[in-house]
Amino acid sequence: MYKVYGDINSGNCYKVKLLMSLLDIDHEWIVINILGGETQTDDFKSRNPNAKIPTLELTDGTYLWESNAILNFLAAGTAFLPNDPLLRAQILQWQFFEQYSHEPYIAVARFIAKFLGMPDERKQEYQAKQEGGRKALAVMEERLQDSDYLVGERYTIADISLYAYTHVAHEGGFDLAEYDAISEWLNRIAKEPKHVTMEQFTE
Ligand SMILES: N[C@@H](CCC(=O)N[C@@H](CS)C(=O)NCC(=O)O)C(=O)O
Repeated sequence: MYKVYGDINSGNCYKVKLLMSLLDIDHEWIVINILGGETQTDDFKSRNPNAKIPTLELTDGTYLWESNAILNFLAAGTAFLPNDPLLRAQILQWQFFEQYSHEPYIAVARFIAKFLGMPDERKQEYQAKQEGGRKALAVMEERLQDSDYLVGERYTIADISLYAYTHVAHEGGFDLAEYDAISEWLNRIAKEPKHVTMEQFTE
């Protein structure tokens, strides 16, 4: 059985939980407490030298890290990752966008506000993240005004990658009511069969 080292409150980890639920993949979820320093131990770094979650352990003891790499591995051969080379490249396009132009703004603003409690020394950084986050949301809004999903005509791992932090973007100070197409897309994803929420796994 797969083992996932993660924290469900992290959007990067939630991506993996969501896909595993959609695909009925049996797994053990091992809770890692980031704020408690559990990613920084030698034991954890032997699993992921970059000291981050999510980290997936395969049945033969191989470790795979980087959330979007994990999604590509788990979705191989399923409808969530089509075979067509252009569609696959478009999925990667949105996943690289997510990691470079979306997550560093929206996830970090949310982390500062929700998990660190907005300490004075990080307020400026929080404010600085707002512009980049709004820019990323505008890019998504434009795409979703023309299409129900980010790639092709169906739900793929590109949607999972971007759903993870977009659906909790309000916790980082972003007003999703300003983005009609994104709001409709979020509702569409949440209504998919076998959808799971972060909350249902929060202890
Ligand atoms: N690019 C990585 C980012 C992973 C990441 O930043 N994980 C955070 C939690 S969301 C983490 O493990 N932080 C702990 C640390 O940096 O010590 C991915 O997509 O998996």
